Amino acid sequence: MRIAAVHGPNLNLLGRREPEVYGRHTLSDVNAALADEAQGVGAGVECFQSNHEGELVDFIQQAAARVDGFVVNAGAYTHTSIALRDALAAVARPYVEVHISNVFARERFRHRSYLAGNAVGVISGFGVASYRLGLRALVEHLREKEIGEQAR
Ligand code: CA2
Repeated sequence: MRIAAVHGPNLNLLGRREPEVYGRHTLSDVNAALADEAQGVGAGVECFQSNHEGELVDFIQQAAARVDGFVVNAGAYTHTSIALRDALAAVARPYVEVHISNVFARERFRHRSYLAGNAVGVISGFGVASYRLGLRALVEHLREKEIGEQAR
């Protein structure tokens, strides 16, 4: 089973700015945590970050051919991007939306997500652990789906 992690704009700055909101872990730490979690559940993971909406759309379209699902932290595009919502809907792969911070404890504009409605679920507020939990939840979802399909 193969998973892609998608990191949106400014997440390349993790650990270098605003540690009071986003903690001290860098994006490399996050990717290492994802790789470790994936290995623990017998899956593989590839990670991609971009500050550009179109590049994220391109990645989702291309990666869909080789992965079973996505862990997505679209950063601020979560709250604005119909293009990312459409890309994820078009490729029809299950995805889990994750956030480092608890977006519901923050400004109102962060409460709306264009991605959540089509996601398997949303995990928000657990720091780097949000990614581990998201990957684990996605793999469990995919395995249950597989078992369901075999039984049919
Ligand atoms: O909590 C999250 O994971 C967010 O997706 C992070 C986004 C924010 O716009 C969302 O509302 C919630 C922002 C990512 C910016 O990351 C930075 C990291 C370090 C320093 C500055 C920004």
